[in-house]
Amino acid sequence: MKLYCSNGSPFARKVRIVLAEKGLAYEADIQDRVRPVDEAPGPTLAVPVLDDGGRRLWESDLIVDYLLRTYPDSRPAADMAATPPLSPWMARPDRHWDDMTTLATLASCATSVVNIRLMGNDGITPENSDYLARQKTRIERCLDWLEQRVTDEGFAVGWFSIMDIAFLCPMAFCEAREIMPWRGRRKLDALFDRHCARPSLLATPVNPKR
Ligand SMILES: N[C@@H](CCC(=O)N[C@@H](CS)C(=O)NCC(=O)O)C(=O)O
Repeated sequence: MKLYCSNGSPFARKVRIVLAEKGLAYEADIQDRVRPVDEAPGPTLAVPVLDDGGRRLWESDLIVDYLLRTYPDSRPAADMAATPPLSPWMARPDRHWDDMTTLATLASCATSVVNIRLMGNDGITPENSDYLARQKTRIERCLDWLEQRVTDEGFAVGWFSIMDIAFLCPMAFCEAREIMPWRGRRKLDALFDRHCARPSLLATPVNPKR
């Protein structure tokens, strides 16, 4: 298996955390920059992209779903074992549409976080762009909505869920890149703090701001 990624990408980190949680070995093609169009591993031009024996997939949620379904019996290496365990699904079977809506909201929120970061490279910020100001408001509204959804034990009680991971990665990126303050919601803050020392998160740090 080969994963095209960067050390910063919150989308790639989601996949890297799942690979670590499942103890799946892979080769990482890491480039800490936006890849030139001619070197992009897929038509969306974005990372992560996973190549598994010739099957090439892009979009982090699709890749994670593929890994969960293709390697259901893979278990973490001893140094990655942690509780609660990784959920075996993207969405709880009995709460499918609720959880898929949560995942979609998290994806939208993460996209806005990354947009603000990448547009900042061109000097475009929420302070001088109405569109980016709207993205910032989207992040805040999504977090408010997620705070209503999350429990004191995360998005799915008893599990380290993909929803938890999809929340942790963009918010850690938001902090590491100093994109905007996001804290101030009791349950989301606690979820973030509870998992920050989990082995799979420690093994996939966001690289420092450059
Ligand atoms: N929806 C995609 C987003 C991936 C994405 O935006 N990746 C960024 C890095 S964090 C990227 O490669 N951007 C380059 C580009 O948009 O051309 C996913 O979930 O995988």
